[in-house]
Amino acid sequence: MSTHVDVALHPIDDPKFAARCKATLDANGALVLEGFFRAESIEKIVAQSATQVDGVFYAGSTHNVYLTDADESLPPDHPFNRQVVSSKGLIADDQVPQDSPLREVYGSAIFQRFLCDVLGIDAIYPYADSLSSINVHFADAGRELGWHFDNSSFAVTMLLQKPEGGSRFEYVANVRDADAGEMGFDQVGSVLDGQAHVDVLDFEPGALVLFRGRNSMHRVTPTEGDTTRLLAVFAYNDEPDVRLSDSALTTFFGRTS
Ligand SMILES: O=C(O)CCC(=O)C(=O)O
Ligand SMILES: [Fe+2]
Repeated sequence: MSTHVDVALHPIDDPKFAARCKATLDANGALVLEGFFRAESIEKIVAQSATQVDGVFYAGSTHNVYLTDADESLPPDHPFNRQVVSSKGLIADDQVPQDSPLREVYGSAIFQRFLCDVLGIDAIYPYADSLSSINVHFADAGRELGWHFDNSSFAVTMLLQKPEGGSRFEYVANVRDADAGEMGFDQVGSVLDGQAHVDVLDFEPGALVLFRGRNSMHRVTPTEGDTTRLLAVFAYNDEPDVRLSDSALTTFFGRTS
């Protein structure tokens, strides 16, 4: 664990440190810990990822911001149905090498305890399917992640490689209330029209980012320049034995196993 995480800078086993991180996440909806992962570990993951470009899956599709099918009873220009482009690619968990530092950190009890403390939950579990737990996103020039809300209540990411330009993480907090069924159509429409104020979260390779993306609309703008944006996503559940449905697996990974 401390091979890969700078625990002197980020003492994740100290409850007082975790409490400060929780306060930041609760206040801002996002937590950025710069320099969380050591440079040598990032270099190893980037080098491993560079050998995997042929295995990257590009869904090559458009989607609405709610990541659902369209509602045919509403017009195509309704905020529920408006389509955005996500052209980034990914490799799935079963393509991440066994000796990747990502696996050691993802599975670390100390790291998972820290996440639970910061997120205010009792326990977290990996996905029961073979694809979802650890993903690496790839976005070379022109590729982007369109505006969306996450299905999961929290996201844990780690930037591996930052392009020369573009690839800005933009978000608008509290646009909808998923649990209350409040869809936020007016604000979704104005964000898609480029009329709303958006916040930008800037972070460097090695940063750990925790983000509450279920009700905050967010996107990553197209990469500019020759350097591919590489980002690891750690996906967990707050219950054991959860697997994505075959249709969701097919949408996200192009296969079910
Ligand atoms: O690429 C990022 O920084 C965010 C990724 C994201 O929003 C997602 O995977 O849902
Ligand atoms: Fe997201």
